[in-house]
Amino acid sequence: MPISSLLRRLAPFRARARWKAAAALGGAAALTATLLAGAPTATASTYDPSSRCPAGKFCVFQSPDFGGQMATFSTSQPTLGWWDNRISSLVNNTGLYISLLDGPNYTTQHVGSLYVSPYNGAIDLNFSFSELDNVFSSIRIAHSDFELSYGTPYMDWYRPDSRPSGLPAAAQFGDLNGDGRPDLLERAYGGKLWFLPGDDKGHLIGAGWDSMTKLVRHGDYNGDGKEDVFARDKNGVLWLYPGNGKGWFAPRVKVGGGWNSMRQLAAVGDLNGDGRRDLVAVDSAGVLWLYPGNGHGWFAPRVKIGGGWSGMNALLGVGDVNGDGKSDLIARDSARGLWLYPGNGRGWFGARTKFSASWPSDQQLFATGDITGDGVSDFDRGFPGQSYYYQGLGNGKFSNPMADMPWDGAGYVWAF
Ligand SMILES: [Ca+2]
Ligand SMILES: [Ca+2]
Ligand SMILES: [Ca+2]
Ligand SMILES: [Ca+2]
Repeated sequence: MPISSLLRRLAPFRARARWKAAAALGGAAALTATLLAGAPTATASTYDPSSRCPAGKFCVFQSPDFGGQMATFSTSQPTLGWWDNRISSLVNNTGLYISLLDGPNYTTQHVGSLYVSPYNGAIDLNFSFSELDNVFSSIRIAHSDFELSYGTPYMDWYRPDSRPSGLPAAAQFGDLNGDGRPDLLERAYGGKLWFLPGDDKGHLIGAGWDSMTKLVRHGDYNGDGKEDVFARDKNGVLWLYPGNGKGWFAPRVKVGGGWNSMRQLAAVGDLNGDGRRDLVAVDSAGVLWLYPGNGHGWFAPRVKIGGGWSGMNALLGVGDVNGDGKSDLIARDSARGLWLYPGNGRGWFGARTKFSASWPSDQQLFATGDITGDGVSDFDRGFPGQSYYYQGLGNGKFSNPMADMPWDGAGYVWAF
């Protein structure tokens, strides 16, 4: 059972320490409250005991009203040692998501747990949640609400289906480890890149990927039959990361510089019909260019496809979705419209068709190939808290969205 279902999601709670609540009622009330709390009267109206917790720290206190021993934690604590059943007040001066639970190892037992949002400030348990006073036995600390709820720093996706063998080339992408099922790559907190094969057995590829401003993939580009990744760094250099067929990469190879002028970039499969996979990119003037793959991991001279693409905020190399065996392209415009551009197999597109519904720019779209195992490409969309997949029907149309996996909506998350 996910931890989330066990968490008591309490409303945001900010700085309701006893002395502060009393102070709002005026000096006399504040003095009375402070006397009840047993704090010194001389500094009652000016001293904030929760200020013992330094800026940027998460602090717990032994006594009510931020008194007694104080400790700071920056990582999850499955057990609390001396602090077990001794936390009476706390302050979160960090951007971290925190839950305190009354059992060890992030379990709840009799009373429950407390959800503390980032920069929540001071909470006096003894005053505000007396049933939670002196009960906590573990603390989970996370960089996103998702990680706090699910206990993993990556999105654990599950792929129930495998793809049929003998698919046309236009359907052969999205599978980094060659098991016949599409995989997900996720860049998560700290620039960590996770390989998520859909069977609960993902692994960390490495960190430092937050230096990349674009990450795309669509099958094999260097001719070894194993899916690769292209990444553009902050200096505008495009790199090929050759996949090793197991969810890792061989040392990267520089493709070239100057790619910072591109507003959008997508790996799209073979658009010009030579059997080699290609890239497309939109430049700052809104021109869409075809970069024909040469089968060795880099590209022949680019070819202009057409202008007017400056409003597009997402390009999606979905493979063939209309059943003609030629790779197609999906693009999202700034008016929340989504369009299917059917590839003509000669390097450009037939007449586009518009999807129904609204497609906001802040919701990620990602194409990982055939999710459902029917041989037709699908694509995914991250809604707040949940991603959904749209099943390709093979005629250029798609199913209604179907729930896929819990979605980490943190700003640093990028799935592809
Ligand atoms: Ca390859
Ligand atoms: Ca090609
Ligand atoms: Ca097609
Ligand atoms: Ca499918």
